[in-house]
Amino acid sequence: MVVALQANYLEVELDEVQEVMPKRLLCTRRTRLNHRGEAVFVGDRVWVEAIDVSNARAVVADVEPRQSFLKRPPVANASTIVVALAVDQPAFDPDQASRFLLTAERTSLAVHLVLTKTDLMEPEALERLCKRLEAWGYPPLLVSSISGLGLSPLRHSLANSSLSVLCGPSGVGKSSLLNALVPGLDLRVGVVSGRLQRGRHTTRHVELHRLEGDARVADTPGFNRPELPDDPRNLEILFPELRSQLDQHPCRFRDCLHRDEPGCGVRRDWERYPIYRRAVEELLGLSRPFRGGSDSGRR
Ligand SMILES: Nc1nc2c(ncn2[C@@H]2O[C@H](COP(=O)(O)OP(=O)(O)OP(=O)(O)O)[C@@H](O)[C@H]2O)c(=O)[nH]1
Ligand SMILES: [Mg+2]
Ligand SMILES: [Zn+2]
Repeated sequence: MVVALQANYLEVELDEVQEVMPKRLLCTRRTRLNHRGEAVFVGDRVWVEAIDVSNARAVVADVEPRQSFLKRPPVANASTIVVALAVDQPAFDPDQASRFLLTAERTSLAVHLVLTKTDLMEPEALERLCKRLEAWGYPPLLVSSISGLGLSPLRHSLANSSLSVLCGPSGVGKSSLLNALVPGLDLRVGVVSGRLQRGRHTTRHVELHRLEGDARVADTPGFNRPELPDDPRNLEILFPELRSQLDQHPCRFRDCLHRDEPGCGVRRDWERYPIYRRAVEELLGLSRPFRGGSDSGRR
């Protein structure tokens, strides 16, 4: 399995290791793969050959078909997506949160929401935020790497999935969480700074880490503004609130975008309906991109 990517090298972990064989190999790609235009991502299962045992080097010859693919951050074969959002520093932003959730939903995998830095919010405010997120369809797991809240349930839930991806905006504390969960892991963490309390893009590459047993988790670089899917008709299944409504009472029109179509039976009394609508309009090119942490131009 590819566990990390660096400029021209892939770090590959072997499934079965004989005594003489190193566990991890630094690999290049067969040019044939490049010619076929086949990209290789972290999480991919690959075949290696030309193993140089003494230098722990090899060459990736082929890539197995993927079970799932998360576009950004790019991770192949994930089994669970964990979207991490901070209650503060950086401030909770419903538009940005939704963009991460939409990207995660596009994989059709189970999407979990983790609320980080709960030590920074009063219990009543935290309770209100939880209620909101439950109504979105994402009952959050509350955690704090400082107070230790929620770390055991999180460890338990990650240990039950073969490959979890921890993703979310920069500075929400993804790497800090993994440091708190995995003994001996010493990932670099950054400060949150500036008027907007943004993270500093401390984690630069997707990298897999081992948990108990065979479970792995991917730490990923935070970014600020995931893209929307390209077809507005794909949006309805990416909002759990809308999805469950349509499951019970399908809209009578094919290709309805559930905006102002006369006779469309979709309810509008849910918090994220305006976000849904702005996303549809953005994709139709009718309006400017909706608010939400815009990228600082760094990535
Ligand atoms: N108050 C509080 N601060 C935290 C907590 N977890 C992390 N932090 C702080 O938040 C800052 C950012 O943490 P990181 O772990 O680097 O965040 P990240 O999500 O990995 O950021 P990127 O790698 O840039 O995507 C650091 O200054 C941490 O000390 C927490 O539970 N509570
Ligand atoms: Mg990080
Ligand atoms: Zn409709």
